[in-house]
Amino acid sequence: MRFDLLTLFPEMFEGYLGQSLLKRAIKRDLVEVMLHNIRDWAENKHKKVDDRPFGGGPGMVLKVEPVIECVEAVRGDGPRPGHLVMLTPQGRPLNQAVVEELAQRERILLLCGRYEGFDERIREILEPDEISIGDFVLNGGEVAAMVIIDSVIRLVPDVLGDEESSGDDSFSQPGRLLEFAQYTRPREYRGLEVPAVLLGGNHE
Ligand code: 6GU
Repeated sequence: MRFDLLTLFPEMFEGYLGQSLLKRAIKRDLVEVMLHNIRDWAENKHKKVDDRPFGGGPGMVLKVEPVIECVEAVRGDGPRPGHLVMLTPQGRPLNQAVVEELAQRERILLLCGRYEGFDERIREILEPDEISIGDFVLNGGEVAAMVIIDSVIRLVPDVLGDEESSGDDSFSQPGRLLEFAQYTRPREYRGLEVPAVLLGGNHE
């Protein structure tokens, strides 16, 4: 499975991409993550990617040209154009069903916004799958993109070992909201004991 991250802050992903599970998946060629800096598609000599909104108001708006040209170039790089996800607080809410749907894709482009938003024509031209990770406002889509990668790669075959298997995950079984409480050694800590039923070795 391939992810392409389109962002103004590719450095934000470096620590995350080097983390154990994802790092291992990348090394084993199960997952590929490519970083693209939207600023590289800014034409003007100042590499300007944002501008003041028409009609006034606070903040800056992401310009249409660098975003469209970046998406088109990235789509053209590789055998399939990929599924375009745009991370915005206005998007459809992310949940495990959406994660499962995304995990079926072979290639996903994650377009991360910043500032006050995207020029509306970006939506009109690209018709992206707009996704939000919750009813709150982030400074940009980068952290949301990491949330998507983190949740989707758990469902990519062979990414998890048997030990970590996703079948037991809290939301993957209908009606089962939380994984059962778990304990490891010591049997007693500050007077709190592991329930006796878990100490008998009977898995049922
Ligand atoms: Cl995807 N982006 C931003 N900027 N804020 C958010 C979000 C995304 N999801 C929830 N809040």
